[in-house]
Amino acid sequence: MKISALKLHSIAIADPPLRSSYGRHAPWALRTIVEIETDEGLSGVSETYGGDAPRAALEAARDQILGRDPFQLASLHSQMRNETQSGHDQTWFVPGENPLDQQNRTFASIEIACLDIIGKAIGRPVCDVLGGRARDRAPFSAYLFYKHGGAGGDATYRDEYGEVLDARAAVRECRQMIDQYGFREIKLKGGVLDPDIEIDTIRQLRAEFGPKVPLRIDPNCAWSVETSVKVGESLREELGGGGYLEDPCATLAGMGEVRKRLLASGNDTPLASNVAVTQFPDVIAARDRDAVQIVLSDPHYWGGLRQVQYLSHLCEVLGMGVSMHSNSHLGVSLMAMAHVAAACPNLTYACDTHYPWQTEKDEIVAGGRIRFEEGAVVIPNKPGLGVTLDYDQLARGRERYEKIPFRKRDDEAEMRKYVDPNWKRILPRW
Ligand code: GKR
Ligand code: MG
Repeated sequence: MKISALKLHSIAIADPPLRSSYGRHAPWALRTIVEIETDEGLSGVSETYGGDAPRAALEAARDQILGRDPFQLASLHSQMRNETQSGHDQTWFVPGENPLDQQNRTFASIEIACLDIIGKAIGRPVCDVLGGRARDRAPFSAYLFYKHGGAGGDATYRDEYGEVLDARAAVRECRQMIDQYGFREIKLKGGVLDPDIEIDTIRQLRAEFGPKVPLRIDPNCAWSVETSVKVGESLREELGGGGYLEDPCATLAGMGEVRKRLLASGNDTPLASNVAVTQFPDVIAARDRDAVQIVLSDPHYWGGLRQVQYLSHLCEVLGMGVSMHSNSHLGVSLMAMAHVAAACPNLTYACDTHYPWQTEKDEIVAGGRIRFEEGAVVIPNKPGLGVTLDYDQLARGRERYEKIPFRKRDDEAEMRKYVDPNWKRILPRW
């Protein structure tokens, strides 16, 4: 079997004005849908970061991809992957734009589409191609954001969650999300409001949902070491017992210091990262410094589904936990994440997903949005990823993309436009 065509679809999807330490989400998020066709009539699909740069990187790899056997992924990986490097400060890169994993991102989108083809060729789901499932359903967590009022997109989109800029509103947002999706773990994106308000938010979430629902908070490096320790101490009970503190401050050195100070006071809350740990040497460095106890995998930038499996195994060997990171995405990405989550025995926490922030109106998967059962995606017993494209919906996504003026995520620009004309990402902010 040979790859005969590579089709790239740049699309835009509505995204509400979510806040993080990066700034404010623009009304549209950008994605690229990758379709690979073969000379035997089988095709595969994947979803990756959007805009000009990811598309140009895929275009540049076109000659390496066309004519290849989609089963021969190992050789393609050795040609396309990033050289692993250690010792870099990755604090300032938005996930999806880190130059250290640029080729891994490109390879991942090809690998996932090829695994979809392989699954179809042998009549088995992708998680079986990966070695079989450790679980039948992939658990996801409620991913709460502080947000401004508005649905994103244009006037035709409905704002489901309203404005969420205090603890009470965050509890309301969470209740709504849990009622709809059944999530059993909760993540709050922090680094947005004064840490005391974020501490109060976590406490109110605990009061509302009880100790059986683990809580995690992720300020994307917005805090100093001192503030991180203060938050860790204030939320010792709430984040302990199954939760974690994610990227509280910048760098492995900073997180190592936070860990040391928390442990010194008998506080064993684990630290997690998707900012300081994005490649294999980072895992070792993080473990050596005891800076990170949980690594957030992500097939989109770790280099695909098999690299996530290797990562999960490495973490198991090193005694570290594994969770999964997410950015704005549709159903193709969700299914790829679900298949690999099902095929990783060492997945110790429910995965993140932005999926609740996207809408039915923009879904490009035939049959509409993927359903959750009790916060989990059930792995379909269908060949490949188990999703096919709705080409009318895809065409609408492309039309939206053509109409909007930007080709790159810029949350800072949105802040300057709507919140504060002088806003800059400052780290640490608190
Ligand atoms: O969408 O604003 C966001 C998030 O902050 C995202 O960019 C991060 O990649 O969700 C992510 C995280 O866990 O760091
Ligand atoms: Mg994070």
